[in-house]
Amino acid sequence: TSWQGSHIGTETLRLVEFTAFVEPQGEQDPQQQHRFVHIDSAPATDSPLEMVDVRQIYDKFPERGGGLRDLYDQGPPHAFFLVKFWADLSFPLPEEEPGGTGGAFYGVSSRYEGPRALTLSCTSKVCSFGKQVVEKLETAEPPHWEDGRFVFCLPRSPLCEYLVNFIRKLRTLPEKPMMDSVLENFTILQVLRDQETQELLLCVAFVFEVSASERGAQHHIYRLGRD
Ligand code: MYR
Repeated sequence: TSWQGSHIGTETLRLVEFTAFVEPQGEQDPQQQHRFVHIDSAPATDSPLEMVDVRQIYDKFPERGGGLRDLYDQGPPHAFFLVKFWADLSFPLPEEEPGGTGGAFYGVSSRYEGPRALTLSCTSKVCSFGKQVVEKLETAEPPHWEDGRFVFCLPRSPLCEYLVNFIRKLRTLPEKPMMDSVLENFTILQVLRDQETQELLLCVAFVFEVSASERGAQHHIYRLGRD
């Protein structure tokens, strides 16, 4: 189909939205929401995605026992993607008490679509120096039928405490190069499966830098391959 090649997706499942955000306490107004990272369905380009050799990033994720190498060995290879995010950390927040979050809500919302009705499970592994520090297991809401395909939503999932603290600490560093060097050792791996059959539908590896503040959040999508 036409979207294959320029999106995160296969014939079975496609990512249509991915947003990590913070919003002030009690505000669900999108205007008040600050987006750290954001992917939407409008492709930046129609040209096929560049390929990155998956072996180049093995050491950024757990290597054995369900690590990236094992996952890729099991395949299918066309379901593996890499996203480089330039995160926008320049958000104004009300005065926060030390150690608290000032009541702000940190969340991630994502949406997928595909031709099959299935129970979609999502595993997120947050990694530091290639070692898993947090694992989060979620199940998407039951899919709804919309415009000829099933839509799967994981709305407003609270970011884990590790990630909230990580973002808050990162923000206190005085300059972008220092933040980027911390982020060199920070990665996230997400695996989406059909919960009943455990078939792997998508595997997305995330790596990060901070955005130069005037540019806002940016991203670049690659497919992962191995010759
Ligand atoms: C969790 O909820 O903690 C695990 C799942 C996180 C998925 C998405 C996270 C994107 C984080 C962007 C933060 C930017 C850090 C520089």
